[in-house]
Parts: sequence; structure tokens; C-alpha cells
Amino acid sequence: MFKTKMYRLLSGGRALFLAYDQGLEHGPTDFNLENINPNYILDLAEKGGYNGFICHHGIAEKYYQNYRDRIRLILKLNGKTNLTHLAPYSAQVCSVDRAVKLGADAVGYTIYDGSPMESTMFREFGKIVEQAHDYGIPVIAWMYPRGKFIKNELTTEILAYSARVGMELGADIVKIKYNGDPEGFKWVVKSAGKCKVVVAGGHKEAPEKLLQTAKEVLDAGAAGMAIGRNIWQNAEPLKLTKALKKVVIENKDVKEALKVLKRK
Ligand code: FBP
Repeated sequence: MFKTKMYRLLSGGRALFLAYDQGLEHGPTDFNLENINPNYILDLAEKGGYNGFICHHGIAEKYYQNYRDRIRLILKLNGKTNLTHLAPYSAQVCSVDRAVKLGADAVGYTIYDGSPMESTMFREFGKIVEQAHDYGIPVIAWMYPRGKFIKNELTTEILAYSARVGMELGADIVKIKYNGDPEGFKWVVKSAGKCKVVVAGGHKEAPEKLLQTAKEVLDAGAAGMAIGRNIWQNAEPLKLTKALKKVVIENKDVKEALKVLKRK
């Protein structure tokens, strides 16, 4: 069962996941009148052929159920707002049992490694890994080094450390940020060992830059991207998805992908 779920999440070892947990993490400020509606994003996930749709349990319960047989769900089990400025800690808000009932194919959890609260997150994550693996479902760790002890969360060494921590704590996939260092990123991916690496999108940027990032991280050995704002804040999200899939899934170069964007 575990192998089947992992296999389904990664088409031929590659994956493009659509992230939609930002309403909780950042607030509606990320949205416009279209993409504030979860149905708009779920339609996009279906039409775009994403390997999985990421959300919290409220959206899974109220919106995802109508798409259950057509889209794979990655349920985020913890979350926090950006309203507090305490030591970074994202509390568990949903159980693995509940995720399975809601139809999850995988579960996700953010770890702020380096935070004064990291031991609490490690403890919660450990239990989640045990329960999810008992159910035969993969676990994705958002590895975001953060807090007063982290001077720069984007050095290659810190990213490699985070990837390694995720693997050693039992994650099957780690989701990390990219720092624009293609050579260094090979070391980051190596540090994750058998654990797959996917890269977050971040703030909206020019599509050409996004495709270039995708190419660099995949060439460094990453399995794909788990991306949100760059897609659903774009005026033509399906076209951009198609272009991104050229690089991520079909292993084409950026030039080839750009042709898709230029088509009328
Ligand atoms: P984006 O592609 O929109 O950056 O989404 C990726 C993601 O990891 C989300 O899953 C999450 O909500 C967000 O980034 C958290 O980013 P940060 O903590 O840096 O604000």
C-alpha cells in the first residue's frame, strides 16, 4: 500500500503538487476574488493534472469531497498564522485518522528546525510518521529553518541540514526552499538520501524565472515542486502549469517550456 501511494504521488519519480494552505499561513491577502474560492483551485488541480492538492482539513472537509475520486489529497496536519511573533511553532490541528477519513493519500507537517520549539514539533512529527506509516501513507515534511538562532535560512548548509533532519525524522518527501545555488543544491538533495526533495514556489515571480528554477532544482536531483502562489496568482494558471510540467514531468528544457507560454 505504501509503495502504491508513493508511486501514485510521483509520476515516474517526478511530482508537481498544488499548494493551497496559504489562507491560514498568510491570510486572504494572497488571494483575489477568483482564487479565494477553493473550488477554483480544485478545478485547477484537476484540469492541470497535478499529482496532489495540498490543504488544511477545513477545506478538505468542505470542498475536496466532491473531487475525491479525481484529485489526490495531501492533508496538512499543522498550521499557524503570521499574526503572532512568538518562537516559530506550528501546532498539529488535525489527526492522521481524520486525514485518512477525509481521503488523504499523504499527510504534511511543517517543521521549523532551529526554532526554540523544535523539540515539540519533532515529537508531534514522530507520532505522525508512526501513524501514517501504519496506514501505509507517505509523509511530507515542510522543512523551514526559522527562529532567532537561524541567521540565514537559505544557506546551502542550512538547507542541506534541514533536508537531512527531515529524512532522519522519517519523512518520505521533504519540501524545502531553493537558494539559487544549483551546484550546492546537489549536496542538499544528497543529504536527503532516499527521501525525495520537492521545492516550494515562494512569492510570485516572472514565469521565465520560475521555469529556470524548476530546471535547476530538477537537474540537481529534486523530484519536483510543491507550489502555490506562482500558479494561482497567475492570470493563465493552466498555461503556466503546462509549461512547468514540460520541465518537471517531461524533463524538457526551459526553451521548450517557454514555447507553451508563447502559444495563443
Ligand atoms: P508557495 O508556492 O505559495 O510559496 O507555497 C509554498 C508554501 O510552502 C505553502 O505550502 C505555505 O503556505 C507557504 O509556502 C509558507 O511559506 P512561508 O512560511 O515562507 O510564508
